[in-house]
Amino acid sequence: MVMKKLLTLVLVTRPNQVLLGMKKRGFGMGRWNGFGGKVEKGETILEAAKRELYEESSLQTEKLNEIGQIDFEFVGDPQILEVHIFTTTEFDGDPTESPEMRPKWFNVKDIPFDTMWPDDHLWFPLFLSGTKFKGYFLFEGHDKILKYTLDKVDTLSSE
Ligand code: 6OG
Repeated sequence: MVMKKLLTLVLVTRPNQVLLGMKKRGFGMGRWNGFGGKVEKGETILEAAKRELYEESSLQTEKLNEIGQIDFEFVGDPQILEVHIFTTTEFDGDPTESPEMRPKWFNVKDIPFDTMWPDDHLWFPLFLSGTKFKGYFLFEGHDKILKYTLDKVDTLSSE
């Protein structure tokens, strides 16, 4: 039986820059990523995305746009991670380090793909050009992609 776990990922941008956080603990530790985490019981995916962004970066937003949806499967793990990816350019507050994340602005030309999840360099160009997408990645361990699909879409299911 396939079990799905819902997760969020928020990418905050300002002109020519994107805010990433260095994950200090847990899943994806040592990698730069957007801000996000698990959707909890009783909250919507959108509510979870805002909450996780605030908890991990101190930024608040009322305006998230869903840009992508990716299913991640790991060999030997029956649980599929269904990650909902959002962007925003409108936020309040200053990025502040949390126990989970150390935030930093990167120029879009200097995104540190070598210290990010290996799928990111494949879909970041779509996100950066404002193109909605859906994907599926099969990982062996945390470093190797065995196969993947990535498609542009007009709308995402939760819109
Ligand atoms: P916590 O378990 O810390 O949330 N995430 C991924 N992000 C990228 N870019 N690539 C992946 O490839 C990912 N797998 C999970 C979703 C984990 C956070 O990491 C994201 C969440 O924002 C496998 O609560």
